Amino acid sequence: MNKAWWKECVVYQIYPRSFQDTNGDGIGDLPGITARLPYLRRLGADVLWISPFYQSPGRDNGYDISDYQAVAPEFGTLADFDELLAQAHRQGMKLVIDLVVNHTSDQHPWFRESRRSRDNPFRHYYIWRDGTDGGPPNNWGSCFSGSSWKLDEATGQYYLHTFGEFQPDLNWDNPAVRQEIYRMMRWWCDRGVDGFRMDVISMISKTAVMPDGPRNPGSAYGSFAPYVVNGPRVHEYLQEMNREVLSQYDLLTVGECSGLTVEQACRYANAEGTELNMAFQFEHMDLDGGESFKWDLRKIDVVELKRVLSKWQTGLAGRAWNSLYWCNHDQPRIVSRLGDSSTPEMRERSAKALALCLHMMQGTPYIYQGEELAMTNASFRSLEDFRDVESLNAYRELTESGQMEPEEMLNCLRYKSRDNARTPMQWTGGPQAGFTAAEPWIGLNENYRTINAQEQTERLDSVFYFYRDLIRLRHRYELIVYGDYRLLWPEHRQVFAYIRALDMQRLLVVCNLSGEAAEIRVPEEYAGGELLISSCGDVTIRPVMALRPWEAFAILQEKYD
Ligand code: TEU
Ligand code: CA
Repeated sequence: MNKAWWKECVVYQIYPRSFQDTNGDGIGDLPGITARLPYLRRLGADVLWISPFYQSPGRDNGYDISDYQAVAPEFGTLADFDELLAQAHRQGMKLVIDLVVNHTSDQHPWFRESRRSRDNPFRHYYIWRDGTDGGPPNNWGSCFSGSSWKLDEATGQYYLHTFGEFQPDLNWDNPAVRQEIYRMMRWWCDRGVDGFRMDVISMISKTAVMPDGPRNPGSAYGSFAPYVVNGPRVHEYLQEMNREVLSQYDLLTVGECSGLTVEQACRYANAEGTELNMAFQFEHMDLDGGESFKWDLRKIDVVELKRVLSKWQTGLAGRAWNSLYWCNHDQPRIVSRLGDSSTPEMRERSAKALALCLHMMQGTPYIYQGEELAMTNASFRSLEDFRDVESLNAYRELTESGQMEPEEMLNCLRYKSRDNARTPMQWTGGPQAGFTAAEPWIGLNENYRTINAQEQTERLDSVFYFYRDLIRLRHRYELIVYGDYRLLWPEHRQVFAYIRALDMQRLLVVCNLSGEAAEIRVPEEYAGGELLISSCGDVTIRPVMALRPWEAFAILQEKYD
């Protein structure tokens, strides 16, 4: 097997806006991350992935970039970034940055030029089309509601925006665009960054012909996916990016690829290293709504979850490399979505069970800020509490069209809005959770008084130290990084159990992902095994066990014959 540091590491994702404010403006900033490096070192994270901090109008919290090589003033300066990078390296951590090149901000100089005239040198940096029948070129809908096309009066054409109308899609078919992006990437690599998380990278190649797409359920618009996702030249472009940039540095590269299948992942993250190291797939995140209709309140079914995650474990084995995640800045908090936040004890135990279930698998684990504390979804009272453009646009579109009642849609936002992941990091139980001295840009989760880093780093049986121990186990056992995966009891409705195997070592992982007791029969060859970690602290392993609610453990069998 090909060993690599990016296969053996654990990544911690930071959403800078919500991590730590140091200049009293209510917005997290780069010096705030630097100040918190000791906390991250104590957790044991090897790599930090920082979400966008570049020059931006901030309409999608930085995923609308107007200058790829400048730091937005609210986050600090380029010198602040260089200091963060130097300090992270000094403390033994690598630093990965977000690459958002499917689109720019409409305030980017390239777009300001492109929209000036049809023969402007920058016109074909973006995707312009004539309308049809007095309307947009086709029926494509934007991820942020409404049409994917915006008419620009000055030149009488429409431009494509698969996300906000303030995020025009770049034209990757234009070699000048590609070369500009590779030059920018080299600039960051020469500055010392250790890799890229690539935003919606599976969408950068569009088909030349752009017909209407299949209608989205309950929407007036069609899907652009068949003509945009995994497009005709995406692998050609990533192989070119690899030749021109990635292969010249020692990087971690992960592509965000919603709609990804195992077969496609084996191309994006192929073991030959001609494209990326790994990819984020969304199939397990779509089990409670997702691609079809995100705002569905369906619960995730454990048997379905086991089927999907096991398919990815076995499907990529030896062919590509998995990324492992429950949380990020776009997803609701996993302990609210799949765990049990009914009582403090069940919240912590379910968070530990979910973490153990994910972190003992094959692939690079990603921890999202606050996940290590079992931070929960927030308590949004009204629409005014929300900030996310995706949520606010969806609320307006779905309620104004009469598809959803306002209170019903508010409940959907409370459960699924991306803002659940974006409330301030809860450092202490003190004023503003120690995040800021000012009014934060988004409200705190009211439970910060009991759920915070200070309380957990002072308590050895906390979720924080459980995550630290999971990271230590991954550092200690190659079995966890490189071992084979085999699912046990696929039809068990509560228990997610699997075996990892490498040489003579075996690891039995058993996770009761339910709030009820669950009976299991422990395979006899594990009876004398070594208990490595448990969500319940004390565990007596017996041949037949009645697992407690959210009880999870891992047993190592060294001399397996
Ligand atoms: O997200 C892309 C994406 O697929 C999102 O639509 C996500 O799947 C959805 O919001 C989940 O409900 C990336 C970034 O992670 C996101 O923060 C940006 O808003 C988006 O691209 C545009 O850059
Ligand atoms: Ca600040």
